[in-house]
Amino acid sequence: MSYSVAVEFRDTNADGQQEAIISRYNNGYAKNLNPDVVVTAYANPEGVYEQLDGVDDVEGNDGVDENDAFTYSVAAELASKLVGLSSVGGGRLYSFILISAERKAHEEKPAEVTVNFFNTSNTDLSQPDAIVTLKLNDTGSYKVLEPSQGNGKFELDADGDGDSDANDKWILARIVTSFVSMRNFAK
Ligand SMILES: [Ca+2]
Ligand SMILES: [Ca+2]
Ligand SMILES: [Ca+2]
Ligand SMILES: [Ca+2]
Repeated sequence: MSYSVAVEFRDTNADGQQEAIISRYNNGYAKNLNPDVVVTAYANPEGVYEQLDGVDDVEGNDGVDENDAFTYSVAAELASKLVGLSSVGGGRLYSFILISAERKAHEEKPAEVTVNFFNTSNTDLSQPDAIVTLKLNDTGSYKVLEPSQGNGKFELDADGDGDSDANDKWILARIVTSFVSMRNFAK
């Protein structure tokens, strides 16, 4: 069984500030499938995602508490570091990202997590424009795999500084770490 989280940035309340919209698909993403949970994270003037709508018990089976809000705040903040996703206007490359993993019983963390990127011009959500795969290593952290397709080089510029280097991989690893901390998926 797979599970997925989609993240996009949109001004949902027309106040000129973008919100982070985090949609969870407990049985994996599929076209035209409604998410199981949608959380909207509102940025304060300092850019901190502290106000949240739709928070569920995402980090455990202990009711909705401040830890759940924190999990979503962190997820929103990390996704906002993807400049091609969160910037407004011409700097925006991607309409949304989709983070997915296979869920196996008795596994603390998924061995592999993929992050799919969809260009703003892409209307075929079964065809991502970029795919980054991260693998769990022996120390329990996630590391970006060099792609097997194309020229075999990691080419994603997550932080928008014009190159693809360790900082970009680090942002993706943090996003994936935040994703796997969302424990209350399909039971
Ligand atoms: Ca807004
Ligand atoms: Ca909780
Ligand atoms: Ca970069
Ligand atoms: Ca750089």
